[in-house]
Amino acid sequence: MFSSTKRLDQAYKNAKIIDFDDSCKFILFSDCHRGDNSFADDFANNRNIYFHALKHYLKEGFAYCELGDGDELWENLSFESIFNAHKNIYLLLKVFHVNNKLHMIWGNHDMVYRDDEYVKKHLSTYFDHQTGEEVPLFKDLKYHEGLVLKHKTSGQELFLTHGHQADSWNFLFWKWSRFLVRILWKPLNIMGISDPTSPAKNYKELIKIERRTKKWIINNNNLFTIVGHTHRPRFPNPGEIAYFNDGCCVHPRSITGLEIENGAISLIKWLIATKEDGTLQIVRVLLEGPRKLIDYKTN
Ligand SMILES: [Mn+2]
Repeated sequence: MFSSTKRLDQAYKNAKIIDFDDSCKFILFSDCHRGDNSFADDFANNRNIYFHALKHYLKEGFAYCELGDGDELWENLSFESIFNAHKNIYLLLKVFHVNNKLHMIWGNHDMVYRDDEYVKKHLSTYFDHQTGEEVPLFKDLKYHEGLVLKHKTSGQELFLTHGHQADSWNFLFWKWSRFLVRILWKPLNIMGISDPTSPAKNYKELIKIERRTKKWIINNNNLFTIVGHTHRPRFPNPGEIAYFNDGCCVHPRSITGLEIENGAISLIKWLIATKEDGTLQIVRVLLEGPRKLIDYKTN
């Protein structure tokens, strides 16, 4: 219990601060688990939905914040295979980055990004097979354990992190988990048997992680906190414990995220819907909000 408190303290203390005001827009996604497009790639089912949503947010002037587990680096050994499977998506994320609107947080499945040298080595360029040259990708990108969005006038802080700090097994023994996923759960996953150490698939564990995180939030004066990791979207009302969760991008047929716009927050979902004439279209559905951020402010 004490250690998850310490780890959350640490993530908050080391968070990168981003100043914002009511004219700023942010889209928060996490737990994309982008893979290699094989049968074990849970993201592959939603890639078109996610790509369309990103294009929408880019056009509308949003900044992109990813709250961990963006790349599935347990099942996959290298970023290169993931990049080649979802190149259109990375080239779109590159546009956010070039516009200074890409803010990345590492989770347990991409904890290797804690190491700046690793990020530099694998993410700063990619190999273009047509020209035979290295092309810039995420030049000078830095991954963080946490971000704090700090409102310029109200001083209100929104703390963003992956949330596995409250999950000791996945924080401390991630290398073990990664090993088990690679040799055991990836092949079993294809046959429909899931990894029991994943909080997304273990309800009792999920509840414990939420409880520890909420306790930390209460001890920190109900700090506005947004996490992912458990894959379960959460959207409290003002006056309740300020525990937000953006869900994930590997729901069976949809992705969920949190939008911050006009000083308010909303929980949204993108999915494929069938039109009257039988054609399919990707639509955005508002699930919760918009709720004014200021209504959650504590002193
Ligand atoms: Mn996670």
